[in-house]
Amino acid sequence: FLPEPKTLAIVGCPFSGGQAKLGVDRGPIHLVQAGLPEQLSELGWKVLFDGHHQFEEIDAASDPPIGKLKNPRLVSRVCEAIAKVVGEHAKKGQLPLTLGGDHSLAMGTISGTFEQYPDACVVWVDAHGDINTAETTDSGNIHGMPVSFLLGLGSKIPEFSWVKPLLKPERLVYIGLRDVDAGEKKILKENGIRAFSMHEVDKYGIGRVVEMALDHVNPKRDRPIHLSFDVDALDPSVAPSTGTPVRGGLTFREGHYICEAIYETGCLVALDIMEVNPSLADEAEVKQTVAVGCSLARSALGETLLGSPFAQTRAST
Ligand code: HAR
Ligand code: MN
Ligand code: MN
Ligand code: MN
Repeated sequence: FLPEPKTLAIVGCPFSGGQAKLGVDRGPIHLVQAGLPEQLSELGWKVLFDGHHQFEEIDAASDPPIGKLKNPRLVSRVCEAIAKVVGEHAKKGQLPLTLGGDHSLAMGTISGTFEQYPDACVVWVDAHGDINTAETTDSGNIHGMPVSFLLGLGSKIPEFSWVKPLLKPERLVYIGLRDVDAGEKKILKENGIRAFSMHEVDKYGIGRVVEMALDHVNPKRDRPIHLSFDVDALDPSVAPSTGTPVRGGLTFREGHYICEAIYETGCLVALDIMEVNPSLADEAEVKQTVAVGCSLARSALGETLLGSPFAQTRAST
């Protein structure tokens, strides 16, 4: 799907308004400071990084909850801006790599992907379903809701009318779930959404799970893939610096295997690395989590355990 030279556009999104914990807005800054852009150019990508996006601020007083939803105007405007940015990069044939920030941002990134690739599918890797509606949410945190907006579920909120329901339930698949609210379970069931929880990862192994997940959303491996990776899908021992860690998660290798296998399809057109929060956990744990965020991105973008295919081409020329 991507023209040569393969070009990557890094979209830094220092945003935390989809949840309550401070610090997740510093995730992208840490990922970039750790050398992610350079690491990706070493894999052979032409890397464009035009800085971290600045968002207009809306103070809490002018953004009271709509129903239970917290910071609704702020989240909506930021996501709408990110949808434009991601959509424009995709239109130019570039692969947008969005660094979060909290996962509400995926409402924007996936909207941007669908703008350019209407037949895309979404692989959502997360401990959580992020599919609460205005009706089912307990917390009112919008990072627990982006998928329902993309699917057009729940009551319509005028503030979010820009979000087109372009994602179809059969084009979405989850991997890694283990903390799904009762209301979310009902939504998954009623809409026939395929989800591979940690139970299925244990039962079948990650290799089979990824194969089954791709067979479901992309049986002929001819659809563009948007991979939205919430680092809390990983076990907290692997990615401790994140806002809502849940025990019993993916191992280091299982997480990276998902990324490697999706890269191998040749269908990846957009990638999100979300929910790295460098203000949670101690210094060593922050370093570890940031390093894992970087290595997940490298795996999804072509790094292999036995040398990069690009490097081999270079050596032979
Ligand atoms: N389901 C809960 C809610 O709606 C928790 C959502 C969680 N957090 C995330 N998203 N990090 O993946 O608030
Ligand atoms: Mn840009
Ligand atoms: Mn999430
Ligand atoms: Mn999560």
